[in-house]
Amino acid sequence: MNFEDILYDKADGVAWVTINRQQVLNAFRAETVDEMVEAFKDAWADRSIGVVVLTGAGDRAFCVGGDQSLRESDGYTGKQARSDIGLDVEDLHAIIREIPKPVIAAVNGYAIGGGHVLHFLCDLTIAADTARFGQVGPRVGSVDPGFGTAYLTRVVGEKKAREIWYLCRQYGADEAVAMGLVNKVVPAADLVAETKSWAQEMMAMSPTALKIAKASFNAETDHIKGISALGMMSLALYYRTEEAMEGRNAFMERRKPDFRKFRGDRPS
Ligand code: 2NE
Repeated sequence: MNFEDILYDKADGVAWVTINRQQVLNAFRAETVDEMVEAFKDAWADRSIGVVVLTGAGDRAFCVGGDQSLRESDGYTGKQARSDIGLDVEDLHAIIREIPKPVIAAVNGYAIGGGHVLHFLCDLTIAADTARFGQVGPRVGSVDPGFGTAYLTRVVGEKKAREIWYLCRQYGADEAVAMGLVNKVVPAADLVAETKSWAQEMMAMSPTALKIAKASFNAETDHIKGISALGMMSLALYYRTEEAMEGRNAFMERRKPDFRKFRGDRPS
């Protein structure tokens, strides 16, 4: 399989999907999302694969979400997508959840924005002690509705999920493990070995039992898919606003966003 934005390897029954856009901290564009979906489809169909690992190339980032340099007022530009936001992230979220094999996020640095969502949608997360976690949507004029918000409440609870989204703070690996956002933290140098060890532990289990367990866990939250669909439509409309573009432009221009006028504040 020929991929430009990801690396895809298989070894010892484990498929490794590695986002490889290090110049933008592994931010994704439409092609990246499509390639990840293709890799997951392959791992799904390949009977020799029992576990999938999602990670980022390099030592700075797992993934920092959508590539803001490609975001215009009509959504993410570049390769055509079916979604009105210009990225088929719903397909990616769906396949991470629906592939009937455990998916481990090996978080090797920043897991921010849409990249943070990818890690917590995985079945398990193992983090390097250097990892940083957080959402940034309300600062950059975006939001990841549906699984990105509602499923996070299942992981860390309502209060913490709302804090994460409303304040856009960053959390270190130890805080993340304390709030149940990750399963284990290891020194960065041990991340790959630890991930392999967890994967091999699951490879010794009955694949059918794991498949049924995963489907059963998912059943409780599958209804969120409908909210995601509605939310992504709202997001596409929001992206077309001056308010959303203020967030995106502020990030690209390295300044603080000024959202005052969108709340109706009088100019000072
Ligand atoms: C990730 C973070 C906190 C890192 O900060 P720092 O200071 O360590 O690094 P820096 O200098 O900001 O970033 C390094 C390079 O990566 C680029 C930067 O522009 C910079 O480029 P150069 O100046 O070296 O050329 N970069 C970082 N994030 C990028 C991004 N997302 N797109 C394009 N280039 C990016 C800090 O960089 C940060 O907060 N980044 C913004 C994260 C962000 O806005 N993510 C998108 C959220 S929206 C989303 O993911 C989404 C959604 O909400 C709904 C649907 C789909 C996607």
